[in-house]
Amino acid sequence: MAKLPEGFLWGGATAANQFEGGFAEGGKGVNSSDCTTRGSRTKPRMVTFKTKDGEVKAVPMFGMNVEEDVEYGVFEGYDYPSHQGIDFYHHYKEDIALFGEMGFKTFRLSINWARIFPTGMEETPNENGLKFYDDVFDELHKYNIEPLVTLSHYETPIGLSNTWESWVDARTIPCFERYVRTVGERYKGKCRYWLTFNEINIAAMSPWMSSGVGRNNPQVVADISKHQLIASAKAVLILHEIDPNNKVGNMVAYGANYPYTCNPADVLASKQRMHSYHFYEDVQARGYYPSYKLKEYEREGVEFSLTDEEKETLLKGTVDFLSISYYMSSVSSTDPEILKQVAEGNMGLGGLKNPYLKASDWGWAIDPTGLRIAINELWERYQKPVYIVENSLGTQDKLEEDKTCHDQAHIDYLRSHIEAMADAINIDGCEVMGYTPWGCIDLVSASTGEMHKRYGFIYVDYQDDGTGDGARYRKDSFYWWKKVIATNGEDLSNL
Ligand code: BGP
Repeated sequence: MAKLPEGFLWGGATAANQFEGGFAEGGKGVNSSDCTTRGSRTKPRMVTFKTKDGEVKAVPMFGMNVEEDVEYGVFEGYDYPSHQGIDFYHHYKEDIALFGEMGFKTFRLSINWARIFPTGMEETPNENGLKFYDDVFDELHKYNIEPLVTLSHYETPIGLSNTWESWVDARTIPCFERYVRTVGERYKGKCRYWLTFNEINIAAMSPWMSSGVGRNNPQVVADISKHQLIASAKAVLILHEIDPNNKVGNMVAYGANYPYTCNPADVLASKQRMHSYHFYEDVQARGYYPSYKLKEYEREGVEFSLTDEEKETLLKGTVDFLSISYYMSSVSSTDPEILKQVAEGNMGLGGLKNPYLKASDWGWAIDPTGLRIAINELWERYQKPVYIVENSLGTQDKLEEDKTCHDQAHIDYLRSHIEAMADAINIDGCEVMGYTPWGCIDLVSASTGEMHKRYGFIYVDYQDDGTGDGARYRKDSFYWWKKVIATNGEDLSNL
């Protein structure tokens, strides 16, 4: 196994709404994920709100399209998993010590925007919230762990959703700028690596999850995307102005896509499918809207324009690196018979079932070669460093009587993907900055809201039925990951 570049950023990734807890502590406001219930593989997560007549309702998060004027919020009788997360809020010292023990070089977390600006619209920040992250970042530095901070990871303050439909409205941009300037200045010197919007392309699939917006149609998605792309460019400019050492990246949910056959129509369909990923990267890395997207807006009757000032912002605020989450690949076809075989699961990302690949228990196609293809595509297209900030396998782990956990499936998945990434670096010559497996400590699933789908090197004893004391236990993969980091990826063998 070839060694990876010197200074390679190994670590792990999380998001506030999925692990932080401390829901009503330290003056934090409510965010979009806080209003989303626990689901399972077969039961959808629901979003709760009150209608104008005062009736409390819940609708499935995926596919929601709430046209009426409602007030999103938290109501009695519903189970909201973000409120507890895994209670990192009270366990951060213990958790960071465990990350330190594994030798993490970096740790990805998001700042919970509503902890800093409770409704998103305040003029002055909440000092208690700022202090919490000061303590977290100081603790990380004790172990020489570099924070990698996501500014917006499925955590839109609900005040913005209820006041002007959050990212549908351009007034959210200055609120975001204020937030970015506040945290950029406060954590100057403590945080150097930043990501703007987590999986910015998920807006097309779930405007609620990505942006706290309850409606979904092409115009809504175009408006959200425009405002977030401008806000992302402004964040790059602000963070560079505050500290020229800051490195700011974008983040896209990425996956290789294959034509089902060599029929040129399938090949074209596959290329067109890739536009859903490349659109955001094209704007964030090149600084302007690609022609295929403008033509699509014309065809769909979407109203779209940019002022000269907005164009200049996009052009100047391009990112320093590209980051992706990578879990699976997908398949495209134009054959109506084949199109009936839509793969189960895959969060809508997977499309058709690939007969050459096995899938996870949640139906996500396992494809390490797809990661090598993805890295190559990004490097060839943009010539900017690529950062794999999410990758791993959700599994149903069992804690044994003696408190061990034999999660060989995580080890196998990660090994095969690290080998593919190393080939992209050592054989293909791509530049990759680092690799932070998702959910390095067990946390709440974004798509299903369950604890039961576990990714971690560390088992956390919280269960979906509300039992568990939150105790942390090292899984087999904990010791394996420690060895991988210590050898800079050279030793990927089993323990
Ligand atoms: C990505 C999100 C993460 C994370 C991951 C795994 O889409 O950025 O927040 O949750 O997917 O997905 P899930 O939690 O649904 O298994």
